[in-house]
Amino acid sequence: MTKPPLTLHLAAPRGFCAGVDRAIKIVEMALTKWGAPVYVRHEIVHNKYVVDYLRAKGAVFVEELDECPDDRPVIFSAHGVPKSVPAEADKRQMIYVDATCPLVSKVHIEAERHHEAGLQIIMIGHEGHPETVGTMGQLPAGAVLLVETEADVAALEVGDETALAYVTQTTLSVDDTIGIVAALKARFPAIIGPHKEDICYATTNRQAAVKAMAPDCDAMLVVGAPNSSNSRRLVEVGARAGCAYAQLVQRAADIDWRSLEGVRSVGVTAGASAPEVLVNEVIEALQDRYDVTMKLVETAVENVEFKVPRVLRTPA
Ligand code: 0JX
Ligand code: SF4
Repeated sequence: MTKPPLTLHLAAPRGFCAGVDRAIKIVEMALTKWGAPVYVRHEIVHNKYVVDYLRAKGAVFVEELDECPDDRPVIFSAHGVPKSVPAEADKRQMIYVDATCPLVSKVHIEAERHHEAGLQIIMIGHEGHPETVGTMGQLPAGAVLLVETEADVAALEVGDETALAYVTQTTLSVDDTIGIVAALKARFPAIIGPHKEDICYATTNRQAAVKAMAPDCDAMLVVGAPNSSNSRRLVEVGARAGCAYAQLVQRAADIDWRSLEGVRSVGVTAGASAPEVLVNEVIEALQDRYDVTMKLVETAVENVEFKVPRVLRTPA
């Protein structure tokens, strides 16, 4: 039987960012340096395949520090942690390595500086997301107000309107954030903040690639996990940019083939925490069913790399 034709638009950049690459390397190098088990507080990045791979090598994933013994090393995930976490690890004299992405740490420092300057901080982020919890946790409880939407901005109650600053989560929707920042500036003209927002290069680039290909795609598959903020944003961006059907898939087995019936073009991308091996699995599943013509949609070239912490660059 002949396969139906399909144009597969493959986004670039897609998949692992420099912060994810570094975080995974940190766990691998910690296992080499100290042997198993090495504890990891929270999923190192939001991806089951990555977590299972590291677990098989001897990493033990926990949600809180009190689940770790004092005498084994612990790694903090790429999303960042509240100040109370390293403080507790210090108190217990634990060995720990912070795998917080340097671009998240930059936001932590920004928030601290504003606080030291006497400003009240407004964070644009998703409530309960570990990065938001970590960034808000750089400062005393109550020092950071969280907004998720323009409606939240309208409802904000602040102390001194002339002493405000904002920071953002790194993995937000670029377009939604433009609206929220504009609402903040309209309501509080004196508010200060970053040049635009704190969304990182990887989030921005992956969303731009999806936007570029969405109008040409009957459907889109985003490889990523349901708890991955940046991956979920890619699904939203694809749908809003004109793709009639956008689905988040953890791997090929999740593809809803019935929803793809009759499509002539499919876009494929991956969140910053999704490994390329899973992208290839999805491509192969499409090739099994369709006569695929691949088109690369490259909107940026990335060459960012972050060093692992010094403690892992020295022998045991
Ligand atoms: O849920 P997020 O997108 O923040 O995290 P994920 O999917 O693990 O991506 C990599 C870590 C990103 C931190 O900014
Ligand atoms: Fe860092 Fe951005 Fe990757 Fe998050 S998505 S780990 S901020 S590079």
